[in-house]
Amino acid sequence: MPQLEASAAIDFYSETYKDAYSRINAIVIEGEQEANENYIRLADLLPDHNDQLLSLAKMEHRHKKGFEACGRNLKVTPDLKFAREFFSKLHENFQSAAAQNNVVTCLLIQSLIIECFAIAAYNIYIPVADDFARKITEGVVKEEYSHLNFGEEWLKAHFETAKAELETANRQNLPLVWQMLNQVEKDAHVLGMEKESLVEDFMIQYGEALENIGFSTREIMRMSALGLSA
Ligand code: Y39
Ligand code: FE
Ligand code: FE
Ligand code: FE
Repeated sequence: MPQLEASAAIDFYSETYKDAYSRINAIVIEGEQEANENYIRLADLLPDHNDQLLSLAKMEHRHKKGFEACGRNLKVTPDLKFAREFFSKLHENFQSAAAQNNVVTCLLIQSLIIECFAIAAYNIYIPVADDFARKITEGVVKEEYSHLNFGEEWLKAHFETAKAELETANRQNLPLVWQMLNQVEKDAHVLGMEKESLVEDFMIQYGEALENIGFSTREIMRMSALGLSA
């Protein structure tokens, strides 16, 4: 089914919609919470950028509050247990990288992969969201671009020394995104979001980010193809 272009055909109050929303909304709430924690951790790892990273962390906290309000507005209880499980592998990889001071890996996971995932999901959600959630999500997605930009700028400035670690971290983490997408494909569809659109938007954002950082087209193709069939 093609990506819906207007929310007119969606019944936001049906049990089917609310059931799917309980998981997608939880993923977004948990994702924003973990993003908040990840930027606080990054502020420790990059003392030169402490203030800026703490300000990104604060934005993530506000995003979480916004999405909690979206769930309440539809009288949906977010399934946070599902959401923690959903993020567990990426979460563990971020934690273990941080414990080893592998800041390049931390930035790839949070500021490239998770931010691109968020930007794709929010862009695809906006046209099919209820009015309340649409306004919240439009405000949020603008800020996500600034988070992605932080990662791009830092990694671009450290490209030569970061390159090998980026390739390894990409190999370890990109396949997880496709696994995650497969897990929510059905629920996303109920919300009017098609997997093909999510994949397409993610690939565009992620490919552009890798290009801005300094990778060649050939390298980007090789890196993006990893785990696509997972
Ligand atoms: O940086 C951020 O704010 C990102 C944490 C938020 C994650 C959003 C994850 C979105 C995935 C939704 C999948 C729906 C199909
Ligand atoms: Fe469809
Ligand atoms: Fe956010
Ligand atoms: Fe973010």
